[in-house]
Amino acid sequence: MTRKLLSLAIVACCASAAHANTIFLDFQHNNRPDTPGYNSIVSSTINGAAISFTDMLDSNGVPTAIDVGHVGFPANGNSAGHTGVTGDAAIFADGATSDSLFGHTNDFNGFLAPNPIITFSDLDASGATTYDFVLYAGRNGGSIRAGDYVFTDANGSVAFTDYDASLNTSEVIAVNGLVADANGEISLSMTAGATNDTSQRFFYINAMRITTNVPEPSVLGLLSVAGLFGLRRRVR
Ligand SMILES: [Ca+2]
Ligand SMILES: [Ca+2]
Repeated sequence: MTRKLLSLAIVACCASAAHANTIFLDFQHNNRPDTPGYNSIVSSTINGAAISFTDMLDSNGVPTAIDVGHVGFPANGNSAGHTGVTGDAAIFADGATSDSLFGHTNDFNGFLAPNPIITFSDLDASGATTYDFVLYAGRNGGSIRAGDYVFTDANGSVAFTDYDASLNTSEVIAVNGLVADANGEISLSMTAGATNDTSQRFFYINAMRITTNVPEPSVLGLLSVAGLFGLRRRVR
């Protein structure tokens, strides 16, 4: 294989370097119906208790290995979300945007939920697969209902601060290229943002899309061939 041909082969391979798979999550009120095409993530019926959901379905209804667990949310959820969202949020269905799980750093109904944590597990611990996340929070109410959202992966943390759910019908948080840690996990930690001006300091999560980018085996093979080719050239 000539160098030029090899270059062309690498360009061709990298144009479709990964097999993408999408998973939709609906963080929802316990009493609301499931949304077709979404994995329903409800809170425990006990305030703050850990709860987990195994083997998320992808957008084609095919089971994946991915598990989702959370701890620290109050029981039930909130049903005062938006429908008919637009802009970057338009990827999400009404059934998913219209309700949420929420937290609050001050007292609400005799409970504190200052720091709910969502853990995505049974991910690819080898580091070969990357994960893209899009998160939407919306609440049909006034005031500033801002939250800080921190994703933690194998490479550290990515923080989004003061993302305001109040009357939000179009804005999302998006982060690409996260890599699971050695335990196969990525986590999302939530708390109230500095600008939050509700007395309970409420913050929310309504819907999420996870895209998994899995390298194609053929690409790995071709890259190995490319590596060998480079090695041969170097030792000549
Ligand atoms: Ca699993
Ligand atoms: Ca929802």
